[in-house]
Amino acid sequence: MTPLVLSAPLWRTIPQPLALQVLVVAVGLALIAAELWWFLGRHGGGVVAREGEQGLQEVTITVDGGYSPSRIRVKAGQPVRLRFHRTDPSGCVAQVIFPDFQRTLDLPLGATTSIELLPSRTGTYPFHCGMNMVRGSLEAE
Ligand SMILES: [Cu+2]
Repeated sequence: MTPLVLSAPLWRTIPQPLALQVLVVAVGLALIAAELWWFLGRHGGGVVAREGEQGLQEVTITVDGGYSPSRIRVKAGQPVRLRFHRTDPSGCVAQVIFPDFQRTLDLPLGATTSIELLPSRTGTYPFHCGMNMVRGSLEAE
């Protein structure tokens, strides 16, 4: 019978140079920052909706991994038509929700689907996918 050797460790710690440890931590922090920027940051200065007949403001948003543009600037008190063109097969973006307007829009793949909203007062009206991962906003000025 082999005696149990308690002094031999099950694993061995391999010391790494300090520079490598610092590099790993720095890369980790950079990835966290990139993730926060991607999900929570503001991208670009926003796109101004085109104003057409009877003051209807219109903008086409491409849905492909995100909303492009994701920030739409409109005039408050005038109707807005958002045209969503979905090219992303992910089920994540199959629905877009406008909490402030209590409206939900289904976006069939490969099609353009419109919704008309009236931002009655100035402010930011966010919209997002069914799981609140992909986000955009309507900024009424
Ligand atoms: Cu989603």
